[in-house]
Amino acid sequence: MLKPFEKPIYVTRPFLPPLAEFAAGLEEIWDNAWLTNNGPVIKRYQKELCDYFATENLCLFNNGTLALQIALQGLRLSGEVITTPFTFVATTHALYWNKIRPVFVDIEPEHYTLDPAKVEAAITPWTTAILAVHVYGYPCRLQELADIARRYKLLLLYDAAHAFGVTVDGKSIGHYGDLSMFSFHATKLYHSLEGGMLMFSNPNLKKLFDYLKNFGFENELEVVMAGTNAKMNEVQALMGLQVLGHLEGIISRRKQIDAIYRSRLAPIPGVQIPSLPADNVRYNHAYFPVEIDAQAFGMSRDALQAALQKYNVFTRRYFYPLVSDFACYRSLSINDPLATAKRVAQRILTLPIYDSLALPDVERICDMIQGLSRACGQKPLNDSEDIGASAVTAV
Ligand code: T4K
Repeated sequence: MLKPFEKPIYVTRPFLPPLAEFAAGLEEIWDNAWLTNNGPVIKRYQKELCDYFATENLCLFNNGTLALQIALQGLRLSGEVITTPFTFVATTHALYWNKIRPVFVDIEPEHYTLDPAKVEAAITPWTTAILAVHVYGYPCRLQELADIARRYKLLLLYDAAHAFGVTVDGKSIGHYGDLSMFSFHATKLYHSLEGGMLMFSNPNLKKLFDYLKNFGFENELEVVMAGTNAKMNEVQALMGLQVLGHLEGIISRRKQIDAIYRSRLAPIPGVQIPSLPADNVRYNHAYFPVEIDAQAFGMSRDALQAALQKYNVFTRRYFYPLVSDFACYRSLSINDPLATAKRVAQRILTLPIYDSLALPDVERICDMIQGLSRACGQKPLNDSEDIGASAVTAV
């Protein structure tokens, strides 16, 4: 008989460095009485990230959304940008804030990233760039997208919000494409409370982005462009620095959780798990998405989510609804039927994964899902909403 968890299990929890470690760092900030505007901690942080990513071409921001908005503005993009509807809404908002028309195309079914064939079909004389998302940390079809971008002379931009720590052929994923945006939000496996970063191939962009995030100040007396305020502060930088020191432990812990989910859930009919990326990819286990086939599982994705909630397990439907279905984008005309994205959005459920999630608790979540599947297998599907509720007591 499975009992609900006493405390809620969320889809994620931030890694927190030992409090004493963080307090020691705060003392330094107190002594400096320097809280933002390019203080000593952020300078140290920037340098450590440059070492980590093996590049000088990166720039820090107060969050990922503003980083992306500033990237699009700095690159002076206009017209149409081809992008995915299967993402967090900030990807599209960043285009909208730059008066760029998002052109949604479908995703591929294996790892839910932009489908290169659909990208090529959507190119028009107004297309200026491709904005693809390494969703859940799964690398996009890097080579195919790069070929298309080169042939059509388009910029290739990546929303790498989920992809910190991912490497491809031994290089950080930020080295692919013209520019990548990383989010350091508290819900990410790597975070700086909130924060964001741009990494880019053209070294001249560094100065431009530094202006744009700091009001366009050249010096006290000169403003050279209409920038905004998107600076990261010293406390964010301190958190980012300290979490960086724990990154490998965070990823290996998540890898263990991923392995348990995979081995326990794969045999359950109706639970479809995306494959791990190819061997040349070091994956970061940022999320654990599964697709629920209602017929085979015996219960819809939504009913499973509701049933798990009764066990105090709070999964999320990242990314349902599709961005193209939100009220603010519904009026856009979309040529691509988005068949895969629509199907996946109806079936996707992201399960709890974070470094401090105890392995026996992961087993228990698997027991719950397995039990719910068995409990529902016997009953007709159109009862599924009720089955979800009654199954909790039945297991
Ligand atoms: N592009 C992509 C592809 C993105 O996924 C995101 C952000 C962005 C761009 C934009 O980057 P940022 O501007 O955010 O840097 C969360 C995050 O707020 C958002 O950053 C993230 N994507 C998105 C996927 O997820 P919500 O609305 O799901 O967050 P929330 O507050 O419901 O948190 C989820 C769970 O995390 C909670 O149930 C409990 C746990 N949690 C959350 C917070 C904030 C904690 O345990 N502690 C916390 O401090 O959007």
